[in-house]
Amino acid sequence: MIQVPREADFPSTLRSSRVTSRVGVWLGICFAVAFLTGNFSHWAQSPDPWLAFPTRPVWGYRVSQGLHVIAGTAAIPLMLVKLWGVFHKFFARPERGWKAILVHLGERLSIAVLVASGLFMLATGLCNAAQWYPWEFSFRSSHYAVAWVAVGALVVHIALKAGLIKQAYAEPVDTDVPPDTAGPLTRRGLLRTTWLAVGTVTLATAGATITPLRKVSVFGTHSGDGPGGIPINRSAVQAAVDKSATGPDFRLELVHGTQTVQLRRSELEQLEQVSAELPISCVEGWSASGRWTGVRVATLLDLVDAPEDADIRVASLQQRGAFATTTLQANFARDDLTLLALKLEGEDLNLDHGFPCRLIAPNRPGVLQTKWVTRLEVL
Ligand code: HEM
Ligand SMILES: Nc1nc2c(c(=O)[nH]1)N[C@H]1C(S)=C(S)[C@@H](COP(=O)(O)O)O[C@H]1N2
Ligand SMILES: [Mo]
Repeated sequence: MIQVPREADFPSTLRSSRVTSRVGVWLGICFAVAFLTGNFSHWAQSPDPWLAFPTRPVWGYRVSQGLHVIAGTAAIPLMLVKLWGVFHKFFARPERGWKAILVHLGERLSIAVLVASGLFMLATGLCNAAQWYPWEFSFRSSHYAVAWVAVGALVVHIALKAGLIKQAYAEPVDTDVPPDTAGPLTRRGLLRTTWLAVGTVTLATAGATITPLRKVSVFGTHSGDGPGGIPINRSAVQAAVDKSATGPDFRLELVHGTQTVQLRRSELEQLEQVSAELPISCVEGWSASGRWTGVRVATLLDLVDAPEDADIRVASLQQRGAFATTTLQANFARDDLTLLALKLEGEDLNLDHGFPCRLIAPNRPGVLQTKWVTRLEVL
């Protein structure tokens, strides 16, 4: 017969609320940072019709999404240590009496929701940041919905445990350990190892956004360099862009109702050129800054008398896929720093960076910085 373990079967003195309260505080901070920055990312990608996503600071999305992936990754070792530290509690038996059993079940249920949703967030986030999609469901909508469940369950958990956390946090970490029961690892040792693990994974991911750290960031996807110092996320071949369409036959089409204007790349070069230092800030957490040169989108929109408050549809030579077209909100379309870039670091754009021309706007998720732009359509 299978024996279900009991709480007493886990005698390690490392399993203590004095340890888990300390680890838990940092885990809570990581979840709070991830929740705020995650909602910022959601706002950037699903614009609120009442409150336009701002175009400043130009590095806002870069910092926010970098923090998101760093805080989310740092939460992984914290979560593992936290779960190990409370593992024995999964086998606690309720006291006798139906009321005690109901309270016990309610508490277990809230913990089950917290653990399941928390693990879901960490697992889906990590896979997405590594550009690995082993699931059928939509990453963005499920990661977003479960974030509210996880943070809701976390708030309930903290409210229920607030007294215990405060008390355990105030007590020195190891004064209640009987000397003869201590194993080779002390509670201080466990905490130090945990902080070391958090520091290691943070360094291993932070270089995806903090350029000088690139070389040490073994977890950072896209931490390598590309033309002009900017990594290439999806090449022209991967996006199935027909290379011949980027040659002399290329035209940029500007459409406003029945009014259309077509421009060759050489004609775009004749218009007023503007340079700006702007980052590509991928939603997956990596980012890199470059000096882009090209024509203001506002200058192009004036050629077809587009109204100031119009949103713009940006279409790519890429035929299929979620990034083939994007919508540029009016405040972005009219910003002085929103360019249709022709050059990066003074050189013609590389085909894989979006040649003949690509969108680059301030404070905008990388996924919306459309490459191989062929049409701007006033909506
Ligand atoms: C710790 C708890 C976490 C919370 C509460 C959280 C919350 C969120 C939210 C609300 C979004 C916005 C989704 C949307 O645009 O609709 C988001 C996006 C994202 N999260 Fe998390 N997240 C967490 C952990 C993680 C982790 C561990 C990683 C990776 C290591 C991660 C990576 C991402 C990525 C890459 C996106 C952007 C997805 C996209 O726009 O395509 N998240 N997160
Ligand atoms: N047409 C098109 N534009 C695109 C993409 C794409 O796949 N197709 N990828 C986007 C993503 S996710 C990012 S992060 C940036 C990356 O630009 P880069 O490859 O020039 O660094 O381009 C964006 N523009
Ligand atoms: Mo991206």
